Amino acid sequence: MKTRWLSEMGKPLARKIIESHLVDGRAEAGSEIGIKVDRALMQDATGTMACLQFEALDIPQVRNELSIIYVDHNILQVGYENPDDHKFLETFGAKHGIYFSKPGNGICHQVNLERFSIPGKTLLGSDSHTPTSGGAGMLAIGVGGLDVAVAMGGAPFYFKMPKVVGVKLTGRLGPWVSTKDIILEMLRRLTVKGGLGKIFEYYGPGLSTLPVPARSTVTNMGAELGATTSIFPSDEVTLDYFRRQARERDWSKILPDEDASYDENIEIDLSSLEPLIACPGAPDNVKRVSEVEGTKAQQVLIGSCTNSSFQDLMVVAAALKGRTVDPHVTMAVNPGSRQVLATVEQHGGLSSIVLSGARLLENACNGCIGMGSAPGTDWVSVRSFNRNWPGRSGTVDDRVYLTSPEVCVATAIHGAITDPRRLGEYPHVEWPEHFVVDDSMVLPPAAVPNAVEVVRGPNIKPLPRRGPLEAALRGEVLIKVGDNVSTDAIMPAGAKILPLRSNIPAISEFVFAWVDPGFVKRAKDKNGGFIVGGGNYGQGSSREHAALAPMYLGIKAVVAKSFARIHRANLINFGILPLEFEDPVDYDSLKQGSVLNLDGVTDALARGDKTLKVTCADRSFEVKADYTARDREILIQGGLLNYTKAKFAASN
Ligand code: MIC
Ligand code: SF4
Repeated sequence: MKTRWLSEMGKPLARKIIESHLVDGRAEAGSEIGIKVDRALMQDATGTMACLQFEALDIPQVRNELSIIYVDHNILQVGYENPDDHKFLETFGAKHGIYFSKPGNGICHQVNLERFSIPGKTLLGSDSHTPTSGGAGMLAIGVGGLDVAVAMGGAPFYFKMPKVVGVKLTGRLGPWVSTKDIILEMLRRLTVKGGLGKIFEYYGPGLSTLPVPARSTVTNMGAELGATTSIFPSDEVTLDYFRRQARERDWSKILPDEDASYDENIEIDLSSLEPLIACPGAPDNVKRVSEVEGTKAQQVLIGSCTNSSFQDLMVVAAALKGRTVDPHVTMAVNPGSRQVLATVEQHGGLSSIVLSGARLLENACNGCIGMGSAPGTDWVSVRSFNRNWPGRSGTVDDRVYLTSPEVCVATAIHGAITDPRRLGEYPHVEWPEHFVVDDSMVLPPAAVPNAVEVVRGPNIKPLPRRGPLEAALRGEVLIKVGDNVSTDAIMPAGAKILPLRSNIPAISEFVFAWVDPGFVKRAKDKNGGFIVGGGNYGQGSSREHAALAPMYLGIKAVVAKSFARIHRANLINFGILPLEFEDPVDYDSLKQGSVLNLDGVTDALARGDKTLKVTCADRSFEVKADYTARDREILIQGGLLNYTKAKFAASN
């Protein structure tokens, strides 16, 4: 195996990968750069739009090394919508050179890690937890579907070069303490805004004890810090994982330089960690398990793309062996992939899980996105998942705790939140020589693309398009919200709404549905207008529907204290101006119904003005319009699709 980039000294791993993929700009923190995208990932809930957008680019075949669509979110089939969308994705993929992972094969991030991650390569995915593959040394970034569509067309991915933060891990995790506790500790220290504009790179002596799926729990939930991505080196531990996947040939050693210098530094002594838990409301509402121990629980869910690996499930199975789930608790387990399920079954784990009284769910997202498993009224739900924004579970007043599989299983057994160290000796999980490898549920693209007919059910509506930006923007503030509003609040998901992802007119009816049921009617009556937000507006998912549906309702701009990375990019991609208050005090002066006027917007953008003037009644204030030249051009043209089509047309 060859060691790459030995001649370079002093560089973090993330910087090395970025520099080796750089096609535009200089890799200086804060500058805009364009990188080559080796691989692309979509899932079904964001994939239908991404495919329609790719189609609108008029490019017959994807141009990057490998693109793949996973069906894992819209898994319940209570009507024709989801199966129709899946058939569309399958046939679209076959025709345009995209692999298709069938429903039942597993959650996109888990399967991608197992079968398609490659150290040192770049991956762009239309799901915010795409950084999961960073556990295997990939530079994996979550973005909106349109960014993936454009990358599949062969264009570079543009973003601001993040700061690279070195997270040095020392010591060793104690029994019943898991890698989930590392990322919960990061969230406790840094909060959900702490990763904005940053890549977290983990290194140090503590790494040797952390297998790849455990590393991926950390990189997965780096999304909750708001980070651009998170990454671990590809070392001997990574090689061990690739061997067991029978993919040794895809492995190469890629390490940071020994004297790598980071923009910022953090240190975590693994030996000092204890079981942690994020309490209801937000993933950074972190406490020690001992602080909430004894809280009665009615539901325990184990799985999601954060904690559904062989190791996770075998620890759970071992803890359940000879024990039963508390009679007043509903416990469910969803393996991350078919590989995990089959391997756990081969190693005798399944019977302990099933005999304990736990429900076994499909290898898919399930309750994590409210696709089933909604908790009952006033239930406490303890989950090994990554998000607990209010209402995400499908129950409006939910009380969702996020923690490790270890804490989950102890809670299920005792019927109340329990420190797992009370369960006795920590089980040793023997890894198989080889995980069960069977890629037959991944369908390759068609050998003769022209022979494939793309099947479009009635749920697939045409892509909404818009023209160039208007010179003057006028309208009312249609809603004013506070800090840390997530995309789950802007464009809710769940079993009832997710099936409408390929039907923008229908899904638009649910914008802000749980926050303000009158929003959509107001937006329609007023012919669009403005949204006013607090700090970190749009945190969480990559769903571009949180921008696309507001665009469809005529939203012209969002004025906020600050924005989350992916949502800000999605707003620009759909021609909505993300504007930041120059002075946050102006946030207080606005209310729902305030009338805003912005004149000469296109001229100001064309000139490259860094601020715009907003007039409201008899006063005015400044907002930051701190866009790159490319962003300004995209906004003027009415979004990334118009911009890219014009570019491609000019270059052909
Ligand atoms: C999520 O966990 O919120 C999702 C559902 O996976 C989203 C994508 C989507 O909304 O389709 C994400 O994380 O980007
Ligand atoms: Fe699926 Fe949940 Fe992971 Fe999103 S966070 S990809 S819904 S398992």
